[in-house]
Amino acid sequence: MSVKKLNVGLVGAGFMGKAHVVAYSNMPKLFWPAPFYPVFKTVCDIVPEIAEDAKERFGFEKCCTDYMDIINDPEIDIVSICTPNNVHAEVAIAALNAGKHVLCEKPISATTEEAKAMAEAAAKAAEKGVVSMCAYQYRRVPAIDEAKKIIESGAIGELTNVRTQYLQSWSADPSSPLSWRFEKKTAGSGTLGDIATHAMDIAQYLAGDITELVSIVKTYIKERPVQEGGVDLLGTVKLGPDAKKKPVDVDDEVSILCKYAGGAVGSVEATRMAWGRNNYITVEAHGTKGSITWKYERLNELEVCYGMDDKDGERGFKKIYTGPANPHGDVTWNIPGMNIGYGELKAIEIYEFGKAIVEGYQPTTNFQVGYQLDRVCDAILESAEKHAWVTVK
Ligand code: SOE
Repeated sequence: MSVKKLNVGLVGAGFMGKAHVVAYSNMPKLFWPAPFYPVFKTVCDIVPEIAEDAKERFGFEKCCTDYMDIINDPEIDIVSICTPNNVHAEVAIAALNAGKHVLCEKPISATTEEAKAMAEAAAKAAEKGVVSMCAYQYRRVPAIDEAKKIIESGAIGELTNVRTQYLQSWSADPSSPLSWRFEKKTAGSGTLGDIATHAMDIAQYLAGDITELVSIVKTYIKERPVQEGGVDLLGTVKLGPDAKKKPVDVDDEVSILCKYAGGAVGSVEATRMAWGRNNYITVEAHGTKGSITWKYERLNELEVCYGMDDKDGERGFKKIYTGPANPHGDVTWNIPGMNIGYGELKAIEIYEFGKAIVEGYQPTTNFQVGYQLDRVCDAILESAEKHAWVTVK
């Protein structure tokens, strides 16, 4: 069998760049026949030493410090964007206009104006069969897809309430440095764009778009010691009291109450300051006949309560260990309970991206979805400022 080869250009060789490379490498090994086989052509990073290092470490043929070298290379088919948020738009639009398929890290951009321009460029490129995708990978966890199947089957009745949370702790310590993620000019927002968008994406996947909301948005740590260097160390290095400090102009924590297009109501909470919580994403979905609950830290397990089917006194959650019989069973190992993790999840994302490219459709997390999530973020900031319910535009 001969699988099509597609040449990959990676822009941004930090933490997420590594995640993309691992996912491209693993995808054809986990999914076979694979939609395509990646060829690691060029890696770009504005820091020359990081670019050189990434070339050697990840096995790219070339490296560069100007992303236009990737855009202008007619051999490159795919551009993966793993830069800080304020660079997404310029790279993505240039790549789409050059006819390259684009996988862009989330949030889609640092401003809604840029997100709109990206969605427009993606719509135009889509007419020529070019695919755009935002990296909202958590909706692709097999247990979340199984939850969606259960909801759509009607087995838990009409959804009444969907609550999601995304709690982390890596910035709870005030000596955790100020990286690009704490500056509006590079990140656009703080916890809101960084992780609340993941929780909202899962909620919207299950319950429909968020149509109205009321929010609270807080910043607790108003200044932080400045981190030198281009790679965000996500709080793994602490800086001492003598380090130069800069103000934080983005949020630390976001909470919303909302209404979904599907008729349910719910809430979304996100913070990067919850001591003891690491990558703690949770979903609780209640329907008129049952409930579903899930958390990322046990990502292979989905718990379902078929409330109406159980007798009083015997009612409770049944635990499903996802495996080969569940969505994306190809990536899981042969026996449920052997478990997948973040690496396999990112490979599922690359598989979905590749399938869309080869079969000629736009994936479910395309740029229009990224732009819609940016509009939800705008509504959240507006509501917090006005202390009032706001309709998502
Ligand atoms: C940091 O909060 C971060 O790396 C996010 O940017 C990712 O989107 C999330 O999946 C893990 O945490």
